[in-house]
Amino acid sequence: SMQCFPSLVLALSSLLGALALLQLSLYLRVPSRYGKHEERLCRPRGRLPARCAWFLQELPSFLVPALLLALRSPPRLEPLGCRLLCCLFCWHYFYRTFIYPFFTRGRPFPLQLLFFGTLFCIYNGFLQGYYLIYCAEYPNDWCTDLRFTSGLLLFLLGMGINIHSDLLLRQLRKPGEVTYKIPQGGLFTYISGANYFGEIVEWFGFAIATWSLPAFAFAFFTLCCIGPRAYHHHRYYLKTFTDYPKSRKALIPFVF
Ligand code: NDX
Repeated sequence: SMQCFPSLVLALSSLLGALALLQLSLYLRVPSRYGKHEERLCRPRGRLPARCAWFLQELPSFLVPALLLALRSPPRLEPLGCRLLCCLFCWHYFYRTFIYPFFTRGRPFPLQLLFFGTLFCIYNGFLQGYYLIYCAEYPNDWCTDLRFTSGLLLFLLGMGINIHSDLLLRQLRKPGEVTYKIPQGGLFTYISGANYFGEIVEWFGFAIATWSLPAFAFAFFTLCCIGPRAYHHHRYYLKTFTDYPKSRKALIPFVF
């Protein structure tokens, strides 16, 4: 049966960090090509409806850790923190897999990115789940540790912001519409990337709550992946809408 190999965790986390830097260098200048940044003329075919694409792509991030948690033998009953934290991760991806895709009004998603996105979700789902279920050691009172409680609070706050902001984006369109409008309300009052800001806060909260290398690597990856995307969204809006609110920033309220 499976056991903890610390060197495997170190290797996979380092690779995740390296992928984050690769993304940063790739996507600082040009955005990743989906949604409003897709070059429409290049690939007329090779897309999947947003609903299927997001479902398929995010599913492994729910399934892999959920299975690791359910199938671990012998079952790991202590410490409680491990299972709680693994459930937190699965909870986010339950939302992202089974709820978000069914309400999205996004345009079709490129197959090529879907492929890499799926690979990424398998990789990260395995790393986070394997670490929490087979490797993590927490004292039995971890649930009252300041890192756990403050991290959990940030996680919940970030998740709330992310879900609320994605809801506001969705309401900009009627079913079947594919046009872009100026997002209004919530944190969009201050930043163009309100949903991304929420997601980033969420994963840094998770990293603090787990106090682990894999989770910090994933939070850093998230920052490098959707941070630049928030900046490109912001530039797109400024270019497209002459009446775009002047005081709005890209990712961090009042700052950047
Ligand atoms: N999926 C994370 N890298 C990604 C998919 C793409 O969950 O090759 C990372 C995730 C993947 C990426 C994933 C991993 C890395 C990949 C990348 C592609 C290339 C890259 C594979 C897995 C890669 C290397 C080199 C390392 C191998 O039509 P539309 O779609 O634009 O409509 C949008 C709509 N909308 C508007 N509607 C009306 N008016 C407006 N002004 C509108 N603005 C937007 O709202 C969408 O339907 C919806 C949301 O759009 P948008 O663009 O704001 O968000 P989106 O980027 O689609 O993300 C959706 C949610 C969001 O909550 C975000 O926080 C979360 O997913 N997310 C997204 C990406 C990654 C991630 C979280 C994470 O890292 N944690």
